[in-house]
Amino acid sequence: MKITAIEACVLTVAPPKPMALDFPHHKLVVAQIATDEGLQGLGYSLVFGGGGAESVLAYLETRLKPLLIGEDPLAVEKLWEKMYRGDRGVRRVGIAGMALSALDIGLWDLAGKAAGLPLYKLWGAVRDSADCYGSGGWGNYTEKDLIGEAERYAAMGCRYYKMKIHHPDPEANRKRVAAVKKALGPGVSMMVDVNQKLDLAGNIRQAALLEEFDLVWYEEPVNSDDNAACAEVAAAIRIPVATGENHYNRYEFRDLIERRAARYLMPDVCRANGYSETLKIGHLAAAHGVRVSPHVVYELSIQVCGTLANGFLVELMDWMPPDLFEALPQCVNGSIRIPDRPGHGLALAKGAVAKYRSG
Ligand code: SMN
Ligand code: MG
Repeated sequence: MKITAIEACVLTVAPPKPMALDFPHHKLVVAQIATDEGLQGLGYSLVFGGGGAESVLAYLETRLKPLLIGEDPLAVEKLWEKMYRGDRGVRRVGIAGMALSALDIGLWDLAGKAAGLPLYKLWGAVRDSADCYGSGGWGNYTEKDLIGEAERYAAMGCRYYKMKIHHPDPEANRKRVAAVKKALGPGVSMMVDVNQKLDLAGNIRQAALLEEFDLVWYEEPVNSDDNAACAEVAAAIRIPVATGENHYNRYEFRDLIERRAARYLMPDVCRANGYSETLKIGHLAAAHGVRVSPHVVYELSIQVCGTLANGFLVELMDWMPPDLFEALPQCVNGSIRIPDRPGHGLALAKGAVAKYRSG
């Protein structure tokens, strides 16, 4: 089999309220890989908030796509190496990591379709469904928005809810968490996300105020470039630290592990160089007794949790319009059944490209 063409574009979608208070739109960089045998692979990178999507598309089109045309798509590892090593002067992080991710996801989709297997079975399944947590709770939400969202997820059976703690006053964050916890009751555990906004002292003060809530994790406490600071926070607070949504490869995750900077790692398959690298990160974490809870894109990440014994929760966040994907996997009783369709099992809905294409 040979790759004959790759059609790539940017889709722009508006999230529902109240998420739109923080993000008026998100973008997806989509790559549809065609072969001489008629099989097609779909890959994409979710660019949450949209920033940089056009650059991701440009890097994919001009630097990565030419490396794949004419190649056998089933040689995924070989093609990953070819893309990863294509430009010696451009590290595969940020924009370039997102571009490579979209293509790697598309190649794996093709590999699954060629084998007639869903990816998690192709990789060796450990479970047929992935537990999920409801996620959102953005900084601009009112307390009413927060509770409304948390209760919506709880009504779907989610036993976990994650919210942001973005207020500059740590006591204000404590009050918001307390209000949600009270509304949800003891059946739902909670996580909080700092999104890199604090320093060591700020995190120590904030985490101490949240100890009473028995949180599952305390996420991305410091600037994500600074693994040493993350490790200092992890050693100093009593809530387990999670991080990794802004880490891009096995080396960056290895450093987090060696520094004991987090108990939960959160690679994002659309950033961390695709499924290929995310699985390596997951296996590396397994060798150190660290759990993996993949960042957003639950519709893709369920395949990862389906194959990693140390896979924990996928992140359910309802950012997509209903007419973007066909047969989007659904949360039932807090868990998402992994589709039995070959590949990752996702297809763009008819008319979605025409409706949402922006570049
Ligand atoms: C988040 C960040 C960027 C995109 C989506 C979600 C957030 C999270 O940090 O972990 O939910
Ligand atoms: Mg986060």
